[in-house]
Amino acid sequence: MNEMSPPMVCDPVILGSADDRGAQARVLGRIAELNLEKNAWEIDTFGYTVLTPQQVAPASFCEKLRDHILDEAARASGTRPALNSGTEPGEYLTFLGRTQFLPDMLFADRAFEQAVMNEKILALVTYMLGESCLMTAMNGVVKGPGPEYMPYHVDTPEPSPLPPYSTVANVTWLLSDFDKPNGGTFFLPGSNRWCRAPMHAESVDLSAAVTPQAPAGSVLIWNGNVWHGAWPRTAPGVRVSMITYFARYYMRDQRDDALGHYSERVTAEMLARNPERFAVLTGKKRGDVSDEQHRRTSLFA
Ligand SMILES: O=C(O)CCC(=O)C(=O)O
Repeated sequence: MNEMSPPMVCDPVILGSADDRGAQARVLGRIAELNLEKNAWEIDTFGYTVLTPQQVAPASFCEKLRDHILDEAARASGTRPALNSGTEPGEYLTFLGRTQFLPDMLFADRAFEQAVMNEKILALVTYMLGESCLMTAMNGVVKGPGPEYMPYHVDTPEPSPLPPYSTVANVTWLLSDFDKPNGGTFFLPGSNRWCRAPMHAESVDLSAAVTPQAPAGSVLIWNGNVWHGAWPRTAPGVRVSMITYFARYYMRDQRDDALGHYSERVTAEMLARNPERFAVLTGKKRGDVSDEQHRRTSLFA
């Protein structure tokens, strides 16, 4: 850059250091306090990271989430999918393979509110999307055996070129073991820096795909710009996960209008039993107008 030229407006360093009423210091301080520097570095470098079960929650908490998701699956289809045997949910063919999606998990049990408020996950999501970000979807996912796979795609819902910083993040709770035979998620490490979605031929070339091998209870977190997809499940039984999406404050939640958006459905009891941040995440509490400029110009506000 020559001395006279102004800095690039989209340079994250410039944006990150905008006047943000202390947001950057709070967000980075929280990452350090919770020993998440390596995870934040992996998100920046590879586009994704895996939190270990020990970092996230006791095994009993994840079993509770999983059981509620299987209960919802049974309610929706009439059959409770068996974890390690059987071929359910065969008739549900979606973009993710033989998969049942359960979109209303936030309202199924208080444990799902606690999952949203998990301190380590929230610290990393805030690092990517700022303190004003929203939770835009929470889907239970039950994936059975079948030949279908999910090609590479990005989650950022914008045309390319994508912004060089995250505008959406995916937090997937692995409620059964994830690996290739189990139909796990794969990534193209570093593709988050390309700021574009794959072209069709690129989306089906899986030769460089990396598949995290992660036990139940882990949480996969990725930046919406990273290229990723999912293997077909070849093992019997089902893969159970919970996908939560988060987005910058100016985006809307992904739920079907017919189901109603979180801000309309979150109850007074849910708000009363959670920290104030829960109201911000569910779109119930909007920031002050006087903070608008700070939110607009800082990566972390
Ligand atoms: O569940 C998976 O393995 C992948 C999900 C995915 O690609 C997505 O939510 O965008």
